[in-house]
Amino acid sequence: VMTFEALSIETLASRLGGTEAVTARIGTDTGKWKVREVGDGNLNLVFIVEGDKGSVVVKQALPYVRLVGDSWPLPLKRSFFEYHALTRQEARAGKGTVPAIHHFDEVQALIVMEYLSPHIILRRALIEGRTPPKIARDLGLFMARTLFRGSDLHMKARARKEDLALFADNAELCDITENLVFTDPYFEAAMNRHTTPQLDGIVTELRADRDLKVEAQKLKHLFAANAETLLHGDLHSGSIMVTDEDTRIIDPEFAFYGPMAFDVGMLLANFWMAFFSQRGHELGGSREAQRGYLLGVIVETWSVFRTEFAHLWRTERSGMLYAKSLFEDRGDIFGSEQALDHVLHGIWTDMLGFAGVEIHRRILGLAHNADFETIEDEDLRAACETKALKFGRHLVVNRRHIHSLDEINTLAGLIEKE
Ligand code: SR1
Ligand code: MG
Repeated sequence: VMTFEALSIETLASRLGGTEAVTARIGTDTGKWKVREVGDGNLNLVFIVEGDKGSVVVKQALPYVRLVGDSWPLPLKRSFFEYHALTRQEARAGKGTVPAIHHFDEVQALIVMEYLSPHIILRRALIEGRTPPKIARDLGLFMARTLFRGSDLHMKARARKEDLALFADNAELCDITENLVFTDPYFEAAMNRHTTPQLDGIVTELRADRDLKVEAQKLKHLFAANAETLLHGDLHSGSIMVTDEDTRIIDPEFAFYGPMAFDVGMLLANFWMAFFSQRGHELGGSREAQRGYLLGVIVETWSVFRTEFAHLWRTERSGMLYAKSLFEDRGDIFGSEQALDHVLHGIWTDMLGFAGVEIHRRILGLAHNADFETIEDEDLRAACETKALKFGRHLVVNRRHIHSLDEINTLAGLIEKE
């Protein structure tokens, strides 16, 4: 097939039966292939293909937004950006942090990759009350390594500029984030939805909140104009697969050059949302321990990120920024440490703001998350969402005056118990 054609359960074996990268892993006898479509995200098709020798995942982009339908076209080239982001993330964060890639077909916008088993999506694990023990460390390291090593702190300036130009063409996916995260939640945008009338009051309040809207636009400005490093771009708990021993980061189709704090903030926001949603999942018993676990994960993720970032700053600062010739080479260790503190403080402040808007858009915008959506009791769901919305507003507006995660987690705990 020379032009793009969407795969289906029925056609997949005949379409990929001649692709060596696939048959080498799962066997040539296509009659034995079992194909399932398991895509539960907002955009793409995802198939698990099992053969007599093994299994692979086949992910294919569609020329439109799956969640909405063909009234919202979206370019196939997002698959190209996902493929190139995965190769860079693996090089920067190490093998085994992302799924292994077996094959990429640009025309068909499809990536054949490792089938991760028995991994499950982190969001599901957290809703079920599981406590995967390694995520904070793995995710802190992943973010520090990808964000530092993709920036002018580490890369040669020409190489980074060329990469920046390559990913600049991922503009349509950035446009989704620019609208859905930073703008739509704060006015009556057509695609917005919140799921219960019990939220009407707080929604009206937030949309009339001038300080909140100005700060959200400042964050959007930063997102759009601060091309600092190659981001994952959509690092929520649905983009992470886990077992107790292993953590994999998947789905970087939103990758582009933006501010480091965006990935960190989106990730922590998803942990805070998991925290505020636990009350809605207590039918099987108290989730107090799960809440403690989640706040601990937030603290540890940031601490690992910070420590690893500082380590890379001291050992791998080979880019054009804060050159060692200005500091360490002249014996001025304090100079480079002072600059490190400034950079980390900037990431800290911005990360809190990005976390706040991410919480808001998952409750007020188009794309919701299962943490809240799966709470059947509407009053309970609205109560959880209201607390998260208030907490998100606090993060966005007061981010410059928040000093520690212990402080902010204490506040989260107080609001949660209200
Ligand atoms: C129309 S796409 C909605 C959301 O799904 C993706 O996972 C991104 O988070 C995007 O904002
Ligand atoms: Mg996704």
